Amino acid sequence: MERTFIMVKPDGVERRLAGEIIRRFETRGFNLVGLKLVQPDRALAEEHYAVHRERPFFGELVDFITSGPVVAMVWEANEAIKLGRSMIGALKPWEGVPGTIRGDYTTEVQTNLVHGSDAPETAEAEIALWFKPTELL
Ligand code: IDP
Ligand code: MG
Repeated sequence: MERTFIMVKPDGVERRLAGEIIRRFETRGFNLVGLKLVQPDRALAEEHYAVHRERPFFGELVDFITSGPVVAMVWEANEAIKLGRSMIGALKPWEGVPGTIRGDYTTEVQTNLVHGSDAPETAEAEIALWFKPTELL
């Protein structure tokens, strides 16, 4: 079994889509290992998106992620990381396939509802960044 970090971004909470996003992971068959509502501060958001620090949209991205509460989660399944990414869908809205979370509910590149870890190393780092070991099953 593999673990992945999934986060409903502030736009997802604001749009009342947290339940729908959780439901998709539940009904797909993932096991819920950790879940909490968090108001991220800038330090947490900057660390989470550290790989994008040099990108022109970095400041705007940190503003967005700290603009409201997020639902931070850890889900477990076989190939959870790849499976989670396929359920989330593409970054570019015009590549977003219907049936994916982004493909069903978003038109924007930034306000795209959900984050999912993209590799085993990032999953491990993100889980450790957002959760204490005692907060996980
Ligand atoms: P991902 O979320 O599909 O892994 P990344 O390229 O890692 O996509 O980008 C991280 C996040 O940064 C995206 O989910 C999106 O919210 C934001 N983002 C990515 N590219 C842009 C951009 O060109 N303009 C504004 N925001 C962006
Ligand atoms: Mg990414």
